[in-house]
Amino acid sequence: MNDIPKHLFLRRELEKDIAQLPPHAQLPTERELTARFEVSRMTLRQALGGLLDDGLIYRVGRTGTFVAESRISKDRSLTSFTEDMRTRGMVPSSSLIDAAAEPADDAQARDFGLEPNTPLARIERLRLADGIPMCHEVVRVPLRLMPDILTADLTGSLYDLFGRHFRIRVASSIQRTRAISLDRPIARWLMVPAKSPALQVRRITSDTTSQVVEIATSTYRADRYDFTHLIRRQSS
Ligand code: 16G
Repeated sequence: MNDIPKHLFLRRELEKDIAQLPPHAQLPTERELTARFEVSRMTLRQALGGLLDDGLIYRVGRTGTFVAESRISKDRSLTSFTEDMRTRGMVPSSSLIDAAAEPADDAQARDFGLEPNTPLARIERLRLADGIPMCHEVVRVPLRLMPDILTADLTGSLYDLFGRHFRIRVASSIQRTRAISLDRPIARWLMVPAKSPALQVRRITSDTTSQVVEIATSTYRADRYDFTHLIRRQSS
C-alpha cells in the first residue's frame, strides 16, 4: 500500500466504512476522522473530495457529510456477483428468470472453442442486492462440462456451484464493457424506465486449465454501479 498516495489509501478505508453504513447516515466530523486515521486535515479533505466526486457521500451546508444512496464500485479482480455484494456489506440474492439448453451459435462456439450447435446451458437471472435489482445476467456454459447444471439450485452463487459440484475453478476473464440504453424487457426487470443508461459487461471466463467455461452478459443499472481500476504507469 506504500506505493499509493495517502489520501487514496484513506479513501479506500473510508469506502469500507461507508459500505457498512445505511444511506443518509452522518459521517463523523473532520476532527474525529483526522484523529482516528492520524492524517492531516488536507489529506482527509482530498479523500472526502474523491468520495464526493464519486457520488458516495454528499454534504449538507455546515450540517455535515452523509452517505449517499449506495452505488457499487467494482475493481479489476475476478470476483463473483455474490462476493462483490458481500464485500460491500450487502446481501446478494437472485431470481431465476429462465434456464434451458440451447445450441451454441457460431460466435458462441468460436468463443468456447467448440463446434457450432454444441449444447449449452443458458441461465438468465436477476441479481439483487439487499432486495434491490442491480443486474440482469445471462450466463452460458457448455453442458458437456456441467451436465446436470440445469437441475441444480441456480439461485445462489454460480461460481460456488462450478467449484463445489463440477470441480471447475474460474481463473481469468476477458471483459468488455459498454454503455447501452436499456430495452424495455431488461429495464422492466431492473425496475427503471426503458432507455435508461446501463453498463453492459461481456465476460468470457476460463478455468485453471485454460478452457473457456462461461460466457456471460451482465447488464448493470448505471445509477448503482461503476468500475474503479488501480492502474500503474509501466516503468521504462
Ligand atoms: C459476475 C460476473 C458473471 C458471473 C457471476 C457469478 C461480471 C461482469 N460478471 O456477475 O460473469 O457469472 O459474477 O456470480 O462480473 P455468482 O457466483 O454470484 O453467481
